[in-house]
Amino acid sequence: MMMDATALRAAFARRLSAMYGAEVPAYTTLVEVAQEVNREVLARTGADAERLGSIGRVTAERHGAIRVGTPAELAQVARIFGAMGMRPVGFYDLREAAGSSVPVVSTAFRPVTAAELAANPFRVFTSMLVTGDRRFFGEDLRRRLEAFLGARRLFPPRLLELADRAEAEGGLDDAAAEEFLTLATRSFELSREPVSRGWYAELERVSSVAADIGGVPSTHVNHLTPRVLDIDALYARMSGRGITMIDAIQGPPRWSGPDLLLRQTSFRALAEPRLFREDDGRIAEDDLRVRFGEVEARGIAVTPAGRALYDELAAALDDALAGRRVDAEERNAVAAGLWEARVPGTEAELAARDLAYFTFHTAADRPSGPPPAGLAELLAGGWVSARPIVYEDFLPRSAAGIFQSNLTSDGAKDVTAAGADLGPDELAGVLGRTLHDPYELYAAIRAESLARVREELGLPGE
Ligand code: OOG
Ligand code: NI
Repeated sequence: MMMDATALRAAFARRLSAMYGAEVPAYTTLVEVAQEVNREVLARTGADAERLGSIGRVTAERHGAIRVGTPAELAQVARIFGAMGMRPVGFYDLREAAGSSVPVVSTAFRPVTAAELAANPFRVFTSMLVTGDRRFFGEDLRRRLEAFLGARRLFPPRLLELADRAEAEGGLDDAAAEEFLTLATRSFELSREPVSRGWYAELERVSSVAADIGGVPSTHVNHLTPRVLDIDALYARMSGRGITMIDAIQGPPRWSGPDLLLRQTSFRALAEPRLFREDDGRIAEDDLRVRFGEVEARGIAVTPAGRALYDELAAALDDALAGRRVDAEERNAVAAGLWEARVPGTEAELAARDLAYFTFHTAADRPSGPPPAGLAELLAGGWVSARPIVYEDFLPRSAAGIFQSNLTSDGAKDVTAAGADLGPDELAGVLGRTLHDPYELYAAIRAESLARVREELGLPGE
């Protein structure tokens, strides 16, 4: 039997989840509460609950996050995820995101077609340390950091060989698949190797993310995130289960209109025992906080115009709250006020104003006779119905917030020093692959559905 890329991806997501659940019990609690909430939403709202993905998809849905140190390591990650049909999508610069000073740039590996996303949308937010950014790393530290990173090996050669074979041949036979999945899962476990105290501490003075990445000889999944259909209900329930979440839900506010983009919340990394090698060579036990938990609710993907509106409202919220100390409830109330005033409250209006993405489908009970040619008329006349496309990506501000909430030190950034030019083109070069633009992917899914509708209705293509 052959396991194709889709089956490998689904199996890998299950294995990572089992590994993370065994090692980080609070994650298991989060998954349990998410599933409890999802069952309730399904019972309460029926088919509506599945408007942004089948309950099967949502129940299995996870995203993970990893961080690597060098372009060579990132290129290897791209091969491993490539074997599972996960392509790099989007560019996030966390060095620049609002309120953030984390020395990484990031992308997300995920499936890109509607069919693959429906089968299993597993995605991994992947960050790469920018060692050449002088604002964080002086010349001497940069040299020692790059030497340390250059000498470590995150992935065994056999894993990369199997990944390349899977990608070239469209899958692996059962025995090779088993080996691939075992090696891949192990590569993302937390290592039991002693951590060098002095080296870790030196990097931590610059940034705890730099220490997490470059202070140890391996990488690890730092969180794994289930999807929930009602994140406000989940948030309220978590403290009852003994888990303290960060004080807010990131992303759009709770409001009366459709869910848009992405809302996330997390709990802080828990102290986990680790071995340290002290400067005098002694081994001592201490703890590190590097693995945390997050949960998210996904909404409708927005167009560039929708995103510009989102960003404008986020800036307006900052302005409205400038200089005020507010709690999460007040913050939500102010944000929701801005949204109610500016964002269309129905899917139909969002579609009509081209603020969000939808797929189009010929209605089973459509009128008889010749259909009108325009989409607006087809929708108004009941020939065609629209279904929202779910947002499959991330938000840089929220990502910065997630990073920020887990920093163990303020870090040090020399704002007078030169940054390093590292944009989407450079990242694509590092990956040696197309770096997909998320908007193009959503637009392609929309265009494909429109072409099908026109064909089914016997209308000429646009
Ligand atoms: C990644 C943080 C970003 C999200 O969901 O926005 C992220 C990290 O902490 O490495 O996962
Ligand atoms: Ni995340």
